[in-house]
Amino acid sequence: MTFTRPKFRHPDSPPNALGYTRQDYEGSISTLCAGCGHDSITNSIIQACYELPVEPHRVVKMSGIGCSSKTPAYFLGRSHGFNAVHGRMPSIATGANMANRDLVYIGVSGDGDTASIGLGQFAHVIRRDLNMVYIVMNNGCYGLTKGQDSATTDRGSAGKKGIPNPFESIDLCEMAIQTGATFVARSFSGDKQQLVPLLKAAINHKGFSLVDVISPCVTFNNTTTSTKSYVYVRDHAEATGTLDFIPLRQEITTEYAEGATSEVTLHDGSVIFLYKGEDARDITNRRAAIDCLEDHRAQNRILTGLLYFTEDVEDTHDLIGTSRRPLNSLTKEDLCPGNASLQMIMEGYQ
Ligand SMILES: Cc1ncc(C[n+]2csc(CCOP(=O)(O)OP(=O)(O)O)c2C)c(N)n1
Ligand code: SF4
Ligand SMILES: [Mg+2]
Repeated sequence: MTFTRPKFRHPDSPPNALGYTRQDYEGSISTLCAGCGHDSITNSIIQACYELPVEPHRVVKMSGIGCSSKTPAYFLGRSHGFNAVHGRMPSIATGANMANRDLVYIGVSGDGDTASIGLGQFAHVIRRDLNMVYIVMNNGCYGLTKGQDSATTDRGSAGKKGIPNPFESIDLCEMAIQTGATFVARSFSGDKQQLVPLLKAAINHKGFSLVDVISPCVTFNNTTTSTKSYVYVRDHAEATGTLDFIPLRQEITTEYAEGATSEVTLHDGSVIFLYKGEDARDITNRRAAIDCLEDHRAQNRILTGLLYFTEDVEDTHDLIGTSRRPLNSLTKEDLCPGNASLQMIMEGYQ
């Protein structure tokens, strides 16, 4: 059986600003269960990269283990990729990013991969502010191993064969804000209108961006007793407001600015316009962002949208002063300063 997509597409499929069509951002055909939220997120990633646009060969896809971590096979088939060990995607992403800072790093993980076995790696990659987008396809269970509860399963929630979960759950967004993430968002796999601009902004943000996407597992955790089912999320999600992302090279027209309650400018000059409701909050206030998440959690509401953002970013490269150029572009002359310089260094130790 082949999982390669047929090459044929509509002849008028429009190219983006770089000359690529949407097809150039696709991958193999998905082998996930029909209706799985992860496939919708895959489509949003394809759409975001096509619209931005990014050059497919300048993207690195990283993942751990799980149904979610299989998805990099289904998008950006012309990009670099590494399917790592369970919960260890952040350290692989860190190594690659240190070697070449000029690429776009998109990490895909699951709630088990991130909040259970990978919790330590998750905390430390945030603390170091690695310049990457970290997407959690959050279905509140271990889908690949038949639906056991994960650390993001809400207390009292029950999947297809389980009993109500007796343990407290981890809110990855709250944890990320507390640990020092500089861009934190939550969305729903079924809300492409919200997810695509969030992903575009996350890709353009310099530093660590978390996009936690609730993504129902139709096979094991889409029951009436689950808080990660399609119906529950639709009934309980509450957006902080809508948003538009405008990349630097695109002209900002009044059409975007009209009605916006605030705008944030990313380090590269691109802009996010936010259109918020009456409870407009300052998303650059870390404590207020955590309080707001806690308030919603207490009322069993799921807060979505851009939850926290700061322009005050120093990524890992800035923090430890690495080479400005990718390591593969350094010559022997760059790497070997010569006898005189070595002599000076040695004298410095005496
Ligand atoms: C070291 C290790 N421990 C356990 C497993 C078994 N295992 C594979 S996937 C998985 C959990 C996947 O859950 P999640 O990350 O939420 O992804 P999903 O399948 O739900 O998308 C587990 C426990 C493994 N592959 N490797
Ligand atoms: S088991 Fe669940 S998470 Fe895995 S592919 Fe099927 S629906 Fe998706
Ligand atoms: Mg999962």
